[in-house]
Amino acid sequence: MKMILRWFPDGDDSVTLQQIRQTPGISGVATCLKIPVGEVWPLERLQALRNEVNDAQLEMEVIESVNIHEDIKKGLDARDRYIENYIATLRNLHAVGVKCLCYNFMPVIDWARSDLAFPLEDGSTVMAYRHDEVVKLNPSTMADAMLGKSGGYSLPGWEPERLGQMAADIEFYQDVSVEKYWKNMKYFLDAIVPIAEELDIQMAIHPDDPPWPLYGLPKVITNAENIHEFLALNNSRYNGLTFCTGSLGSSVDNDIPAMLREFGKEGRIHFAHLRNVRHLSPKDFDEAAHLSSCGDLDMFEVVMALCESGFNGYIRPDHGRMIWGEKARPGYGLYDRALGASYLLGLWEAIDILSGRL
Ligand code: CS2
Ligand code: MN
Repeated sequence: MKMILRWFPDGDDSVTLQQIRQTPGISGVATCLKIPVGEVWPLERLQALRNEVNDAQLEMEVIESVNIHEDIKKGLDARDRYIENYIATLRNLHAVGVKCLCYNFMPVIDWARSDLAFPLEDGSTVMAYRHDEVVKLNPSTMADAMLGKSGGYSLPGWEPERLGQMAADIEFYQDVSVEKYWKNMKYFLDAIVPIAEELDIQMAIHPDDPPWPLYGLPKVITNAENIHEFLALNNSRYNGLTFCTGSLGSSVDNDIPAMLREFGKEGRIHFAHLRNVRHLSPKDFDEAAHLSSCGDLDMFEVVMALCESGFNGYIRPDHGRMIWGEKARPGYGLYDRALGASYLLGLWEAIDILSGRL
């Protein structure tokens, strides 16, 4: 298992590689280039990024994310060109030593929250989701509201070039059935997974966030049943998961440790995003600090389930709260994520030792 932190290059992060390097137990970063969706990620820029990360004595084995062009998700003819570009990007990622690629297949909207800085009683702030507020907004006003509160940082998945198209894209999907969406996904996987196998890059899809339908868009990676269906679309182990306890754990119906055990045993979890969540109702939640006592997930069980399944991939603490007056990209401050990483490493160490002795 390797513990990593997400980091954004090119001055788009308040957190430095040196700070990450000084956080105990962190071996590397999950990072990305800012390239318009659909274009090939240039090798020279990847080499420069890898060198920058390595110079800080950190590894760059995980990329989060190479986003998928909407034409692929829509199943349009132009998808073949974008799939070719995706393959070219995979080859360049391989050339710089990338081993795991996190991506998502969410239509139009990557993740949604009603508040990026909801104040808790202790004065910290968290990202929050209130379903009624989200559905009252139209997606473009939500985008404006989110970007207006991002403190000037880009928000992953809310790239400006997507936003102009948003209304038309949402309209398009109103006629796309879930069955058709699965077909489009399979088409992508069948083209990409053999290449990922050849290049030894684990493909790791991120679940839909939140894990329920929004604005009439198909949401298909939300629970054990549809994750099974997804994995069966292409049975290679290289067709795997980013198991995000924050996203999947927002649904009270998901038994997170049971899902981790099941998919972990099958060797299909390559990357884990670990975070707690506090449920306020079946469709309202606050993100929470990583400890079991701070939310509704049993994080001991979560780490135990991963450990038991022989998990050998990457873990990162998912979003953190904003604490100690830090000014950073919502969800991606240093302090709370560093606390989260230490806590998770402590759980891992204890479970590892105890299970060895039993
Ligand atoms: C989310 C997503 O998990 C997260 O932190 O903020 O932006 C996630 O990185 C993407 O959906 C992965 O493709
Ligand atoms: Mn996540």
